[in-house]
Amino acid sequence: MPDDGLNPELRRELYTKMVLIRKFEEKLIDLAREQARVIGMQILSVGQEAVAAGVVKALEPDDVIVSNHRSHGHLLAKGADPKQLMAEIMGKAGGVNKGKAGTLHLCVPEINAIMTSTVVGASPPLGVGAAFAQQYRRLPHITAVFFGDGAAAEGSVHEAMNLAALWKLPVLFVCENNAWAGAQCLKDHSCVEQIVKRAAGYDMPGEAVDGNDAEAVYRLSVKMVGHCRSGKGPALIEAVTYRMRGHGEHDHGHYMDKTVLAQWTERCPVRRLRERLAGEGILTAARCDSIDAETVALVESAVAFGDASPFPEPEAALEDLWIQ
Ligand SMILES: Cc1ncc(C[n+]2csc(CCOP(=O)(O)OP(=O)(O)O)c2C)c(N)n1
Ligand SMILES: [Mg+2]
Repeated sequence: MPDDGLNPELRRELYTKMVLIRKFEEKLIDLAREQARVIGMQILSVGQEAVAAGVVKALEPDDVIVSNHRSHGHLLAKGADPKQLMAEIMGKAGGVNKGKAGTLHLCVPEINAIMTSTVVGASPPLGVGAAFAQQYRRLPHITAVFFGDGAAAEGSVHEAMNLAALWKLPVLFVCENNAWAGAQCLKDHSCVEQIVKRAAGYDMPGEAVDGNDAEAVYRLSVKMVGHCRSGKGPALIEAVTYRMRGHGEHDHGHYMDKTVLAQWTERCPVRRLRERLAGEGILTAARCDSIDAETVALVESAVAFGDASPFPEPEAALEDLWIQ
């Protein structure tokens, strides 16, 4: 069972995982600027690492996650191999989906990261389907589904929440409220700015949390995961965070207020946890530096793995198809 005591080892793991997500995506920022080194839009979770790390840490390995277009952090937190993930993002045959998914259609079934959907608002109904299967098969597992504040305004999300609550499905809805949906800010597309208020409409527990505090996210996740696993039905977490870059690396975010960005930079989840753990003597500054260096080396080896892998053969497009 997950330890909700936030012991030192667990806190170090949270930190290490967030560093991995940050360094992995910082590398993607570099690669996205090189012509054809990575293919397609790079939609990153820089600044939102605490949500992925905190929620997934509260799950069991057999629990399922369903993610959306901003998925790298969720997948790395769940245990995806950085080398195969990087190769996939590069569109290479050595990738987790043999180079046929790219960054936007990733899945890693071996670690129960069974689907991502780039259709905004599609991941909650998919998560409800996975949770229905878990309930139907009487499995003790739950499904955590990640979606954005933009998705929260989609009809499909309301239907998913209604059905999950009605059928008491073991699904944890995790809304990453990063204040933006593309170039549109939350208050311009939703009459309710606190997404968590919607939980009451479906008679399920819902709580908001500082999405830039990995330990707070973890603590709330342990509680909500416990609720979902107990058979009482779904729960909603609203992780309040901020999108620190444009929607993707193609978007320079000229419409974003630089003062607000600077305020959120001060709240960087990676630095906050580092400072807290260093302050409590749980990690020394030197150990933090070596975690950073080891992670950079790991990410470089992932890029080398991707570079060395070939692109898939055209015939491979016809493999792995499911025809009913
Ligand atoms: C149904 C649908 N409408 C529009 C889009 C284009 N689109 C892709 S991501 C995005 C913004 C989503 O915002 P949010 O759900 O808050 O997630 P975030 O990008 O902030 O993580 C939009 C409008 C899409 N992919 N699917
Ligand atoms: Mg958003």
